[in-house]
Amino acid sequence: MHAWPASEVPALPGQGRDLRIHDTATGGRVTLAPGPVARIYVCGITPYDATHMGHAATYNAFDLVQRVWLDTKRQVHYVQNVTDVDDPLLERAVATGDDWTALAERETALFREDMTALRMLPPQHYIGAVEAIPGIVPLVERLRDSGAAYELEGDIYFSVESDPHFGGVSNLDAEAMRLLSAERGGDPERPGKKNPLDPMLWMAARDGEPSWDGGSLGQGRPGWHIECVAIALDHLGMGFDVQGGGSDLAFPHHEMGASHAQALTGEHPFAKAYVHAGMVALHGEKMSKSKGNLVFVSKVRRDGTDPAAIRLALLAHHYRADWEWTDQVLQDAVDRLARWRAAVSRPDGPSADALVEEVREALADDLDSPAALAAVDRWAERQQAEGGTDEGAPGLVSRTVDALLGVAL
Ligand code: 5CA
Ligand code: ZN
Repeated sequence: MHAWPASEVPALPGQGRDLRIHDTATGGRVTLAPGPVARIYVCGITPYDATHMGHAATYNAFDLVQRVWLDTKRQVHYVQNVTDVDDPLLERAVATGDDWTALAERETALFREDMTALRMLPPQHYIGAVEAIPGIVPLVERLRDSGAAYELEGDIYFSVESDPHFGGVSNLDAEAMRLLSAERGGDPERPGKKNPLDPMLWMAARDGEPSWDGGSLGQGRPGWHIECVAIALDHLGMGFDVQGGGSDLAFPHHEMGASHAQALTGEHPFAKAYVHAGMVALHGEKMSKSKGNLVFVSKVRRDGTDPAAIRLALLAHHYRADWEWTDQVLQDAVDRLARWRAAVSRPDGPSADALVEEVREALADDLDSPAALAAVDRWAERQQAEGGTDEGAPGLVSRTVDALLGVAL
């Protein structure tokens, strides 16, 4: 699949900083010091509805990770998937009478437009589940042949007991895992499984549903977790730097994915850090396609809001916080954008050398974007109150905000 166009990232003077970030697996901060090419996998959308502010907030967090790395003069190898075949997509297509492929294509196209408008850096590899199937089948065969997977009435399940590190990503107790498994696409109640938590790797063809030739697995379609594993191993390999997504992916998705990969390769870990963004809510409940309490990026853009203001609204919250989208959040961002634009439109101003370092330090400190915004606010206030004589300052502020925060002033 093609991704979307990249916006340019200006180079900044001085030295970028290594990212210290919260890792779900260890429950603490890790300092990431990737090689010259940093490797990141971020779980993509299931394209059955438009991009909402929750999605945008999560992709914003991982866009910041890349901007911090780029500032250290590293290259970034970024991979993202599109879950373009899965139960919720097929169910929505049945409910609306849409062709499921047309629905997926339409919503993926809209996602690309939203990501472009928000200046999110594109992945180098943007891979759909359907196009990954030829790579998924041999992995499932290998897991089955090595005893890490088993058949149940034609479906193939992964045995969580085959990975000694199982549980090490989310660190949840058995009861919590069981509840979340039932809630998030698993089937802990299905009789005949070795462990109720075992997730499906390959689902035998069901009547009225699309299916593909799975070689010795028979006709069917892939499970959810193995999709991301196949794509990540193919394009990044084991031990990549960051596996990213919203906090609702820590279990089961990232837990199971890590175990699939570890059982396949005998190596550990799948990713060096598992990074999870908080959940954005609307009217007190997590924004979710299944509940329908959504604010769409495309709708807010159509209503005439500058995408840079949407981006500032996301950046005003720490990525790990759960927060609520409100009209006020957006209005505050619109106001801030206007203040910043007025401040950088003057021919000179107070020196911005310290500001570059403050924004760098804020982001390197577990992506503290609210602190980064506060630093820019302080410069804009000084500009407003006293002005200054540094002719390079407004340009440097614009480039800093563009390079590190993805906001075009
Ligand atoms: N296709 C899978 C991942 S392989 C999936 O979870 N798709 S999704 O469309 O449901 O979500 C895409 C990303 O947005 C995920 O990282 C998910 O954790 C995140 N996300 C979904 N809802 C919210 C929300 N309300 N707030 C923050 N992030 C969210
Ligand atoms: Zn995923």
